[in-house]
Amino acid sequence: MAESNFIDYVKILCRSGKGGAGSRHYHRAKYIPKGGPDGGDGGRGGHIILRGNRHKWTLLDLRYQRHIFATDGQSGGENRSTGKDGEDRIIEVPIGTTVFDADTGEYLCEITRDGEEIKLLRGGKGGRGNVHFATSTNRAPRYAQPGQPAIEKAVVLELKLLGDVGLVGFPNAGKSTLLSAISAAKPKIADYPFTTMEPSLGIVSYRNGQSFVMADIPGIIEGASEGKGLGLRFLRHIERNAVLLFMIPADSTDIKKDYDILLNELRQFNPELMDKSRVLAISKSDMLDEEMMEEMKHELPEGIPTVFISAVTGFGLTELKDLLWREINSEDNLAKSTITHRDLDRHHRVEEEDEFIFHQDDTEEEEWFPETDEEWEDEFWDEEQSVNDKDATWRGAKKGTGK
Ligand SMILES: Nc1nc2c(ncn2[C@@H]2O[C@H](COP(=O)(O)OP(=O)(O)OP(=O)(O)O)[C@@H](O)[C@H]2O)c(=O)[nH]1
Ligand SMILES: [Mg+2]
Repeated sequence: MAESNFIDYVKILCRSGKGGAGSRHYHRAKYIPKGGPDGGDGGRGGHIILRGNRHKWTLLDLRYQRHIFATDGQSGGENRSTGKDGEDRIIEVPIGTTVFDADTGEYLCEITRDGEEIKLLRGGKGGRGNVHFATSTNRAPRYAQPGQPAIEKAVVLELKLLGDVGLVGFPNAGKSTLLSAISAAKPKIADYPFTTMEPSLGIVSYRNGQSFVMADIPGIIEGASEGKGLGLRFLRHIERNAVLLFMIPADSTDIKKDYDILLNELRQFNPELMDKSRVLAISKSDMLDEEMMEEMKHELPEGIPTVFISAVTGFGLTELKDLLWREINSEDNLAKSTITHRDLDRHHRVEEEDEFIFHQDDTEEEEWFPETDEEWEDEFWDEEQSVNDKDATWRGAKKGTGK
């Protein structure tokens, strides 16, 4: 089996940029012997941001780029000049991408709209330059704040396609043929099982310029929950569809039994799938005459709206679309989220007060800074470190609170 380009699971390592160090510079000029401190602030490190992009259908890009690092903020400079901020990294992902903490497995967030941005890792804040620390008793402080460290986090991205209607059926039932008949999608169609190896979406136009999205997934067979055929992993792509369209071909010998098998496999995968609205289509009905169709109507499963269709002749397709539309828009379903295509939001700047999922917690305690150069040496500097060392670490900047 050739390796698929449809990637719906990827683990990546992200790192925000660390903040630049504040500068400890002193003003130097002719005839001004004691110029005083003029070290500027360090720039902030770059953020890691996820953004939904409706033109993306897979996480394939990320498979080849698993390390996503923003750049560090630059150190502050003389004459109060502020260091440059690090560059943010924006990860474009398909709509329906769910993010988990790779270490704990904890669910973090999901992208459901085009242009939606989720701020994952905040870049470290830049340290303040020595110009901020001059006091009446210490006019020439030798200290400046180091920048906050970077944050590193491994996350798992999982894609669950967002459609309104998900197709469920055995291989060869005619699922892809239906999608190609009622949408512009061009899935591969053939008279052998497992023609469809990866999910695809099609936009089905309805009356008055309205539309809904239908997801075609590989066929499932009895025992799929135990790994038979292509297994059930593709079912995750219909987990969030509002309506499930079951498809059983007209030449089935026992429609009720086939329906129960499909239902059972779904239940094995995720019992919550049982709560979704269901519609049944008897496909390839062009193989039936009036009489056979009437007869079959008595052998249908109960409690599920059923239509006879033929994707080849177009028979029953309008009736099917009407039925699906009604189900999608039923009060029950409107409460759940269905896909909406929105224009790309303007790329907005990150504001200082924006919430990030991961950030250095600097709000809990008042920041504390050493009063004297000796305290400063104790807190921040290792002996070998030089005065303007950019790599000074942020150790214990808060631990002296209350001194
Ligand atoms: N007579 C008739 N044949 C159909 C109809 N729809 C599909 N077929 C045929 O059934 C076969 C399977 O169709 P597909 O659309 O590939 O079936 P599928 O459900 O997508 O199959 P997998 O992708 O393998 O799961 C093809 O040979 C189609 O031409 C129909 O309405 N009438
Ligand atoms: Mg198919």
